[in-house]
Amino acid sequence: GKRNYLIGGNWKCNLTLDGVTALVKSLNSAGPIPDNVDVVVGVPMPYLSLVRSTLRSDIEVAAQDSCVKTFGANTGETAATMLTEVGCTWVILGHSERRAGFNGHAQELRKGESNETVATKTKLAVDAGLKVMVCVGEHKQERQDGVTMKIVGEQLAAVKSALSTADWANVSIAYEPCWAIGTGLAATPEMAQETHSEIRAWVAKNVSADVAAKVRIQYGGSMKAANAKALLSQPDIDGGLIGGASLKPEFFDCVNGVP
Ligand code: 3PY
Repeated sequence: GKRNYLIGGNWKCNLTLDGVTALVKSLNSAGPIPDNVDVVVGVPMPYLSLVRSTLRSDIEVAAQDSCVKTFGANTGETAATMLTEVGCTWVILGHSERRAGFNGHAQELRKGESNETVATKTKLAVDAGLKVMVCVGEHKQERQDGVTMKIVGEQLAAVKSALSTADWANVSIAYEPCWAIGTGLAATPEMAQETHSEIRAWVAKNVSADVAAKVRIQYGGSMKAANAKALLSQPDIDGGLIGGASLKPEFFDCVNGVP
């Protein structure tokens, strides 16, 4: 049947405890979620437990990263299994901010997580019982050079190498063009649809036709109430991964923006 929509919020590194409490309260009173939508919020690590215990049960909770290794001497890291222990059912992996890195390097330099790191994390997370929103996307120059699908294909190929075909049942692909992230500059619905359909074709060719028919492909990059409806009405756009707007009541306008 038709794929359920998947609307994810990505709170990123935002909110104090008071802010979290207020946002949970607002989500809890935001009204019913349409039957054809799955909703999940990506929460900073320290708040995961609190959010899971106070948030309405029909919204799932995601972490924004998990470790490339399991338990052990990995100071500062969070093993995927730890996330399941606190009721987290999803993890966002390979966000462009993580691929860029946090060592003061410019985003263009890709000094953070490699395709292989993201792929290994994805496999470990699925094996731990989590569902994964794995982020892919090209930089502005790459789009201008016409190599969007070369870049995205390499990101997906690494994930494919790490996963079994069955593992894909627990994976959603979040297509986030880097030039649209945190810039206010979203891709047009037509532009996003074109890349989403190319991603689905890539999955059909390189994984299987069945996985391609079933896998959700979310659009990320300045999705908000004003553009959600138009994006979500495209045939290959199965949801969103929403940054700034997920911190506001506007998030539910996106949830309610599904066809
Ligand atoms: C954005 O909307 O800018 C995002 O990065 C979502 O992950």
